[in-house]
Amino acid sequence: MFGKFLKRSRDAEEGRVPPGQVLTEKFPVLTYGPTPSLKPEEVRIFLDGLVEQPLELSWQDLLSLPQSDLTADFHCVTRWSKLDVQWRGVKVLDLMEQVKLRPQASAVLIHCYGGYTTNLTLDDFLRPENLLAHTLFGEALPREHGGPLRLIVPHLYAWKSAKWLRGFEFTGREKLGFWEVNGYHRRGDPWREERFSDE
Ligand SMILES: Nc1nc2c(c(=O)[nH]1)N[C@H]1C(S)=C(S)[C@@H](COP(=O)(O)O)O[C@H]1N2
Ligand SMILES: [Mo]
Repeated sequence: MFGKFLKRSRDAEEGRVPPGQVLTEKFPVLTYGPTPSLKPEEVRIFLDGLVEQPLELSWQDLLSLPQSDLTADFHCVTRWSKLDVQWRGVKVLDLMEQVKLRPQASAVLIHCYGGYTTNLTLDDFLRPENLLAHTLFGEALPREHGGPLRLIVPHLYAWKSAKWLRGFEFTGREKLGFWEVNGYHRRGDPWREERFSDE
């Protein structure tokens, strides 16, 4: 009976663990540097750079946008993956209804409280599943996991899922973020094992 259960859970996992990754039930915390301490009402999210009209949103502004749920797998480049993580928050696509990008915009540099940054092309940023998450498994997002607000980009390695989100700087040429400057791949697709840059 136990064997049957194991088999069934293995079937559910099949095809979901990228090469070189190992599943974990726990949710490890991976942070470079100090953990910022912010109250939700202190959080401001900016959108600037190549937008027609720069914008800064308050917590209230964010909560007045549509709220969405996302269940997604989470893959850290240090080789752990966690399946079916449940988030709630604002979809990137709903946030982006608030601004008009200039035609030259092709990438975004994501900024965090504490100074961490990471980069995405607009193709990777403007995806329907990407979320600004304030809730994890039904509870307020814990501080160590990026609360009050973090980005979730489930199709790329988790270093792209910026914790303690501060804002979005839209750029023409892709500006590299913290780990990308320090040798990580500029894109980070776990299915292609885009862990490190070849340059
Ligand atoms: N601001 C910030 N965001 C960050 C990081 C960080 O150090 N600072 N670490 C990244 C890395 S490498 C990973 S694997 C995930 C880890 O998220 P977790 O701590 O919630 O597991 O957050 C990413 N987002
Ligand atoms: Mo990571």
